[in-house]
Amino acid sequence: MKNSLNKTARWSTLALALGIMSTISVQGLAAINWPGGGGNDTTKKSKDYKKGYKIGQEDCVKAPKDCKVLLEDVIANPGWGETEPNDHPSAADRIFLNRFYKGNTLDKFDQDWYYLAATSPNQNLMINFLGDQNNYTDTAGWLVKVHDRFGNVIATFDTTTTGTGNVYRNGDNPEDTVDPGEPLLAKTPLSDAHIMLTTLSFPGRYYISVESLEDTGDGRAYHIAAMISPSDQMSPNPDSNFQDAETEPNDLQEQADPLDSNVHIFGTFGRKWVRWFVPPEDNVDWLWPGCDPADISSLPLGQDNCNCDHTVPGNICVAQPRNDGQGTWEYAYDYDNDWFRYHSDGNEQLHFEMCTKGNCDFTRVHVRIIYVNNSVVLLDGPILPGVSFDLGAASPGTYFIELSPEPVDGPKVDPESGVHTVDDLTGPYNFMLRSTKLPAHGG
Ligand SMILES: [Ca+2]
Ligand SMILES: [Ca+2]
Ligand SMILES: [Ca+2]
Ligand SMILES: [Ca+2]
Repeated sequence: MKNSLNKTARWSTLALALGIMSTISVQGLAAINWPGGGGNDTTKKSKDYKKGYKIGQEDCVKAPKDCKVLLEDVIANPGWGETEPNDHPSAADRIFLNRFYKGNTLDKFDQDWYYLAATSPNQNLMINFLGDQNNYTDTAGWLVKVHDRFGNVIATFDTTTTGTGNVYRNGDNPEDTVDPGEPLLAKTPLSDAHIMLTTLSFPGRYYISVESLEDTGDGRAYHIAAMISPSDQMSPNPDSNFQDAETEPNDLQEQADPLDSNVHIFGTFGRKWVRWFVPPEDNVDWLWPGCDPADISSLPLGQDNCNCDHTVPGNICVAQPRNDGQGTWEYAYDYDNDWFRYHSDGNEQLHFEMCTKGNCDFTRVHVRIIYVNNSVVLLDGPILPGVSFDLGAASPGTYFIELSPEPVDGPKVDPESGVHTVDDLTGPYNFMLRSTKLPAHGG
């Protein structure tokens, strides 16, 4: 790291938050303005930011984990609010980039539409979402949709308070340099903003709409901010004239998005920067399972303490890291996977097409199709974009499809440096499932 933290630091959360980009690059992005946030000496911050970001950008590309600081270090100025009525694209509120807007969801019929403009092809849109002022981190209760200029939905997000893949929180990525090993406390609620990412294919107008999710957002306020940055994606995102998009989070089978026959689905493989604490090997206590040294009633029969000799064959011991702050943090990208489900009445032929509506930047996509909760795996392997195949759905029931980007060669993360080494595992994709309505087995 040849640059001071001061110069490069403010880049960090941007770099992390914009993790969907394969090479990190950002044009003159300001920080997000926190509503009511005053900040001090904002002109200097802005100047520092511009000066440092070019060099910081290069450093962050080389060693992203060295970029440390939270977004609020560059926060200033108050935000704005929605203006009702705004329930339709024709009455949408303009949302200026990089600042929070406050909205109110009056009831289940209230939709709040905002619009913004992409200035070049394939820009990344990052939406930051917070709850009301009583509890900013209580973000669950809304559906946020991104629409193209025709109103087609190109991405849908559940604002749930947890998530993975291309939905995550700033607070998931902190690194505390003052007290290593301790979670970094958020300086403002912005650290816990719920992040939603998607790619905008074309220059021009896009819409964001916010609505209550099954009445759970009724009568509540929220805060929303949008940021735009370039992506390195070459092929266009074919986001017009299609019918549906994935809803994140969908990383678990029980979160699978429903599929209809003959509808092109658009999704994005995102990624998340994660860390975990690794204590030194000799810094571990071996305990009997379930034994708590502070609770005498948890001692196993015949034992007078919790210590378990793991070198004795047959002993099942549990490693308990000693919490004395020794150890190191490990870092890596956690890649997105997306679950979908299709209900079949049985006795039909299904045609699956991957990336036929438009090009995908991936070399391979891993497809897993299972019937009835893991009991029958019908397909489990990589396919090439542009490929289609047929599948007989003989039995009635739910067919689950899991998609994930598949590395072609080499490790995803350099074990020495912890730096991400495979660049082609994020970005948009499309697929379609079509029922031929023909019997799968000729009768
Ligand atoms: Ca409203
Ligand atoms: Ca409204
Ligand atoms: Ca996804
Ligand atoms: Ca996902």
